[in-house]
Amino acid sequence: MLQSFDQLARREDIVAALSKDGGVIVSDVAPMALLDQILADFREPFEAEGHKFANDFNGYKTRRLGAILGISRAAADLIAHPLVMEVADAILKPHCSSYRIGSSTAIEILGGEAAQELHRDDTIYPMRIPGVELQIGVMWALDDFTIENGATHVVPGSQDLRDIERIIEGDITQAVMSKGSVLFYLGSTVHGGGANDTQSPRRGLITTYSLGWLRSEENHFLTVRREVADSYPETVRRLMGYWPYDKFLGSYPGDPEDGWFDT
Ligand SMILES: O=C(O)CCC(=O)C(=O)O
Ligand SMILES: [Fe+2]
Repeated sequence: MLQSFDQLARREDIVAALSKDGGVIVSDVAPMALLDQILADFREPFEAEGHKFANDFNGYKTRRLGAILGISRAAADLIAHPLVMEVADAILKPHCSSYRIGSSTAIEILGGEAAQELHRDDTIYPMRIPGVELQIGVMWALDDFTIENGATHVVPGSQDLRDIERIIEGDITQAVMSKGSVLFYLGSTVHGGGANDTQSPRRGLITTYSLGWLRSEENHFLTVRREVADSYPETVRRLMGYWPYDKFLGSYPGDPEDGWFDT
């Protein structure tokens, strides 16, 4: 089981539990009105776009939205919540002077979805530096997370980099938590979405925060005007970064027909 704290708990205790177990829950942090505003902001985009992220990893009965700050202003209050910043500071700041969002994803697991494959989020970066976490993950419960509706699976202690193949059922716990609670987990912690055996969706918002130096030196997206960028041949556009690395790093949910992406 993961340790669970309330929001008045000492930050050192929350961080110590996260470092020791690879995950920790802080209960009842976000106000209901904020969560309902965020859910209202997500409703239409979920209907219109949510299915576009379906694949073997994300599931086919799961709807997703990415780059959430472009969809919901209210979500910024969760993404940059002072508690999240304090925990991210403690885990990441020893290794960087600032960190950035890696991804922010709204995830609606619909009834009938199977459990997601267990994984480590930080394997998008093909390297390990002993003692350095490359990122942390922060999952806000936008509904109550229960065993039945797909509360996130977490393998406590799996930041020891054990082989995922050797994890057994008994090693897995679930992040059961009330709406408005938040699960923190390390980038190296094995986890995955749970199966939803109910008729109601399980909605959550995951943001990852990555070491600030995991990026290009120059920011071509802001420095070179889009029309100029558009005018270059594919090889040059790829070099400027207008292309995802290995499909995920630097991804953009654009229209594949516009020719920018090889999907
Ligand atoms: O939906 C969840 O509970 C976890 C999803 C997840 O870990 C992922 O997509 O990387
Ligand atoms: Fe994940």
